[in-house]
Amino acid sequence: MRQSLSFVFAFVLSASAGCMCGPTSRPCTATSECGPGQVCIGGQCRAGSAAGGGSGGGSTSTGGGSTGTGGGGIGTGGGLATGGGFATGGGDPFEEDAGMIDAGIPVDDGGCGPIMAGNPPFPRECASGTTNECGGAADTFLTSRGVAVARLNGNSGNGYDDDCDGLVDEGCLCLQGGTTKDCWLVPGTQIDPNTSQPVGWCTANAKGSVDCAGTEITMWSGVCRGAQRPQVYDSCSPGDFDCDGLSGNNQIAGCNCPTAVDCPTAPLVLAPYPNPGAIPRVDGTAWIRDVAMRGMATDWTWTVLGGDCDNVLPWPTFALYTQANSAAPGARVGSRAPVRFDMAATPARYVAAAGQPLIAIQAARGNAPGAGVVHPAFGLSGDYLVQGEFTLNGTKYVCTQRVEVRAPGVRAELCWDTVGGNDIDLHVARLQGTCTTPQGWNTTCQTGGASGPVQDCYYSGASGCNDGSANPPRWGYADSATTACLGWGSRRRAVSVVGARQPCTNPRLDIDNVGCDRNQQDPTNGTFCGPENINLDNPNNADTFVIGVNHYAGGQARPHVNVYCNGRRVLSVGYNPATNQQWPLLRNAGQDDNGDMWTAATVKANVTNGQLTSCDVTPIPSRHADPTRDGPAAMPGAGNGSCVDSRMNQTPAPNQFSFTTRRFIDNATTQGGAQGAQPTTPANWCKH
Ligand SMILES: [Ca+2]
Ligand SMILES: [Ca+2]
Ligand SMILES: [Ca+2]
Ligand SMILES: [Ca+2]
Repeated sequence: MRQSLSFVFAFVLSASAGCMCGPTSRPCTATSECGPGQVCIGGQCRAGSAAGGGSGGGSTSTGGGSTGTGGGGIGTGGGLATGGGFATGGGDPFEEDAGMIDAGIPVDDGGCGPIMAGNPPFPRECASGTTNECGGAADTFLTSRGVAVARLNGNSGNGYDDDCDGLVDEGCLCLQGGTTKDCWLVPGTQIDPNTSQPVGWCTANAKGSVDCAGTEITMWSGVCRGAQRPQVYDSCSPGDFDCDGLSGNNQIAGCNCPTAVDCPTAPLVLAPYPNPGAIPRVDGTAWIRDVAMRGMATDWTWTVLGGDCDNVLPWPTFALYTQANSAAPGARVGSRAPVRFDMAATPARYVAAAGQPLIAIQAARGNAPGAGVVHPAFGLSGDYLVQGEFTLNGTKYVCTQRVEVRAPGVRAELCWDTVGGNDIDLHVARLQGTCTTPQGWNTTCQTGGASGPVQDCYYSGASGCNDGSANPPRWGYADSATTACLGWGSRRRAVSVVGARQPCTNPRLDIDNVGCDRNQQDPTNGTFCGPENINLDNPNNADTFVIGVNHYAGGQARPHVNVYCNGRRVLSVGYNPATNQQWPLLRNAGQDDNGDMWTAATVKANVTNGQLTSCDVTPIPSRHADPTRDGPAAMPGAGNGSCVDSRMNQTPAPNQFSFTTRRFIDNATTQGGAQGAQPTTPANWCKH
């Protein structure tokens, strides 16, 4: 029986996929359309034989190894060695496969059977399992497979999951805790040397971002957020789902297996805050190729994963609905579920598992009317995965739709573990403009008198960032359209609503979370425990900002801050259950002037032709770590990657982590620079 196929959602076949363009190739959809001794692989007729089929095998080997370098491998592997034509025609990229060993067996089938159907240019080969991809063994393996030095792990990793365990660059060092880099859930053996990226479906779908974790010794956390793994066996539908450079080459079912399901291959790109009456849909029934069969799928289950704060907050910030109108009674379905990716499941997929740090909303819809369609609603930009599983004709299928929620500009996001029991505040201050010394948080720097613009954007009406402020921020940026601020899940209010005075200003705070109901599951409810977000949609080139978190009132908190640049996560710093990062700790509340203050990072906007193209993020280290708030340091008296200044800690040096004012520099002796000036290096932001 044909093995069921698991597809995790997909993207267009990369133009960089292995060259299928031999002089004898021609387009096809089935082998019956090809000539003698040819099979249809990846939409092209190529020399070879059908999986397991002996017929025609020998004939296709004529001329096979005659011109192929490395032809020693040709002819091995028994019947699977047919289709030696791949090694002909000098320069054929597939010839390098000859003699390759997988599990001790030569991998030169040449045709469409196991082990590597179609002799793909980027066969999946994984290093032995390791907890340290920078330990040397992984690179030794990659080198033995011809991976160039430039794509080895070295000490800091290569961005790839070389041992195929679902973690990228685990054990590899990184410089600044909280910074992120691109990552892919594929091994270095499957990387196109020309692009340094994987091919096929994996180019977009296996891509995520991994964060540099830790405050003492910083290492890549391994968690490649937003990325999906390649499919174990390729789909027989268009798209190279196992990312080996060939489309439609399934080593179980061969190159011409029947296809019942076409998983999505392109990300669904959405904007935050959809119309509450028109939530976009994901139609899983459309994945079933035969229209007549679409109503026959059963046992539907939907699982949606989000971002870091969805793991920190009591309930995820997104929701699933059975219909486009999110306000309809009973439309919201699903519940919070810890999940893990189960490689052993058939098909491999995310499954519920108690105690896991990854949090999803899962809705088992079974055979309910419309169970194959779901309307996921997202209020915050970032990367999301919508996994749909179902049974069709006795076979279980899984497809995953990647959803990219994108909004322009810079967004800082704050969440914390004890939300609901305290008031923690997000601050974003600008480091350019008309402000002169003294510079600092809150209203330290306010130009034009007591009602003038403030350097800091935070909850206070004086800063203008709150929608109830009497005045806008007046930082010089134009307002955005109200659609950028209002819709499903938005926390700002329309100007027409009582108490709201400011439209969609830049910058803006969506809401000041001063308390909430930790049992409230509905993100649209006013008591929902959501993050605090500060957006700036239209920065100018080289505009730079500093992000801080203040403990205003209530019990202690472990905060997490993300920064998104055009919707992509470029900073992930602080408490993170998914990476077991426990710091920093905000311990003492003290309202605006005296609360523990975490200075998290600076962000610089790079703008070309009016478009934000990238952001430079720099986390703020401490010079002398407070073991209670910053976490431990490698050496007593040394600093680490986190900086929480506390006025409550007046112990004499070396246990002195105090500040006296909210000026950026108020301890010139320690920080350098002048009192009230703006720090010029990352370390100089920290007051201890
Ligand atoms: Ca790995
Ligand atoms: Ca690696
Ligand atoms: Ca493939
Ligand atoms: Ca707050």
